[in-house]
Amino acid sequence: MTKHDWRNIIAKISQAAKILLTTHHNPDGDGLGAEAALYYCFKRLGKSPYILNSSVLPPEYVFLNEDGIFNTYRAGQDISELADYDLLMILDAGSTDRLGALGPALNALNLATICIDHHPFNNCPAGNTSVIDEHAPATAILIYELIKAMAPQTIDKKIAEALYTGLMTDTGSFRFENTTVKTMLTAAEFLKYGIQPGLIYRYVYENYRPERMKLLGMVLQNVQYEFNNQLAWFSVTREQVAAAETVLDEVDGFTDFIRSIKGVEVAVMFLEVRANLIRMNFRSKGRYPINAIARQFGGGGHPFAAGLVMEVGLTEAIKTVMPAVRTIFQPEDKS
Ligand SMILES: [Mn+2]
Repeated sequence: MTKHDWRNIIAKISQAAKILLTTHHNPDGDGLGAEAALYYCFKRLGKSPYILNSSVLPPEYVFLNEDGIFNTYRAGQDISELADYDLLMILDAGSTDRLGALGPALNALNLATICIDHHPFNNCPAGNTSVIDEHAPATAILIYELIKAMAPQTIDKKIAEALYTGLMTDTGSFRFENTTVKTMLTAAEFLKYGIQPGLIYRYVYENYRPERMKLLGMVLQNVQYEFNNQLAWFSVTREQVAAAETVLDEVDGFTDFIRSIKGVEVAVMFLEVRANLIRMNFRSKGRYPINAIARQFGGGGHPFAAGLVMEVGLTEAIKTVMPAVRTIFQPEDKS
């Protein structure tokens, strides 16, 4: 993580009264935590922040929404009344391309924009009003730096809790490679505000519905192993999602779970979102970067956690992508 110069961003923020905050489609704890932290910071500075996301708030993050701060954009919704906002801040995403249907709607507003992100290969306009640091373990840590530089007096338990949530989820509860000395020291600083890490962990990770575990059980029956179990891949069909009485969002975390199996280096999920729309998740234990494969097919992500979407059927997606995945293993690894 490099040292950032926040002066230009602080100058832009200080001139703005109405600030629109957003994060990527299918938001995670990092994007949502970054939004919530800046929302409360701006409120305390007397500004008018507004959070608008392209996806509904996932149920495990409802604890961040005590004050009803998260708003969801509905496809086709008229948001022209937001044209008088002074500033748009895109958090944990590099451009409006990552915002689903909200992206084009925001582009039409033509607002001054700041991106704060840690994803590599984003389309964030380079310049002095964005901070992109792919070595930062979470966007939350960048937001913490910004708030400390801009208005440290606003930091309280609520802001610390939001930022801790981002840091916890993007480091897989402090177990991924991005868990550095700085990660732990920053987490410790959040704890000083009286947050309860055990409680936050339970909100996020111990709130699964039995139906989700039933779906996981179905999926586990059909994991395919190759290259001496180093590669594990599986698919989730719409029929399975329906049979378990689950919704698509409940498959979040399945790929991480499969990666946790002994010997598995790379896990790949093919999720049938609709008849001809397949979402793929790639997770690596750290020996094989997998984001180049995601990029090859128009996706992206971090070296060891990436994804992509393809407008084809399930069989076709597997036939197209699996040969590329297999190229990262040596032939002698073949089982
Ligand atoms: Mn993130």
